[in-house]
Amino acid sequence: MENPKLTRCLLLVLFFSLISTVTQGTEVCSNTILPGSKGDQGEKGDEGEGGKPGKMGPIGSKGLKGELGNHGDVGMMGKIGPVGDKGDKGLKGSDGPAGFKGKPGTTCDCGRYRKVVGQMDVNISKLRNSVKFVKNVILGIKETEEKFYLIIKEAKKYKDALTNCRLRGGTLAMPKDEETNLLITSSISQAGLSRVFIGLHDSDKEGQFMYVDNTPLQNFTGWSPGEPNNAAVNENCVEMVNTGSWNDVECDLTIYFVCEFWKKRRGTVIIQ
Ligand code: MAN
Ligand code: CA
Repeated sequence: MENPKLTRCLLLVLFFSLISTVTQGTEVCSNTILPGSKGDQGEKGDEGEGGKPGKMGPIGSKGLKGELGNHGDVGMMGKIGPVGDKGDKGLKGSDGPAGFKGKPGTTCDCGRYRKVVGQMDVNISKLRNSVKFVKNVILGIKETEEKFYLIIKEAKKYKDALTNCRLRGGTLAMPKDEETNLLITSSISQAGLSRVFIGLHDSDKEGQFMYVDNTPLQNFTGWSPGEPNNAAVNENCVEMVNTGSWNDVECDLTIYFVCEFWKKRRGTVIIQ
């Protein structure tokens, strides 16, 4: 063994053969230390699991305008319209057939009738003047288009005054406007009086004055300054003084009063 190279080789062969023996006799017998050749390609791996969902993409661009929709159902019937203007007057119709011939007249003393009717007209006219005289001069009645106003010169308490007017077919006077108030005022002055009851009271609720026809005070009132003041605590009735102003007074006061009367009843003129 003089060749060291050979000695080393023999030692290596011995070493690997020993290892080969230990690893159950694998045939590794080479005289080099180079690695073995590349093995065969491995089998194809199993299929991987599904990936995670991707991030949400950006907002898409606006789509095209949709197609025209289908024709809708018939709507509900509309409200009935307002009444139209009155139509023009129609043309005149043709004349009807002639009527039957009248019965023969009786002989009449027309001159005599005419004379009687003429005399009646004169009498009616005289009667009218007499009524006017009694009405205006004797009684001092005042009137508007619709009503008469009459002062009754009989001193009475409010309640009895109202009864008296009703017995005469009227009621206590209710001045509801300036014109009527002035008319009653002139009546009081002409009669030389200072005060009269009118048909106004607050007997049902203090301070809430009502006319005797149960209507409340309207736009017009004729209160004196400072009235109504319920001064005597029980001033529940109303007087009109000769200036036309109103004052609440006690109903038990005994004074003259004014009645009013409708000229028409149920649309018919009963007196003029
Ligand atoms: C005065 C006033 C009136 C009141 C009468 C009562 O005139 O106070 O309001 O009604 O007295 O007599
Ligand atoms: Ca008073």
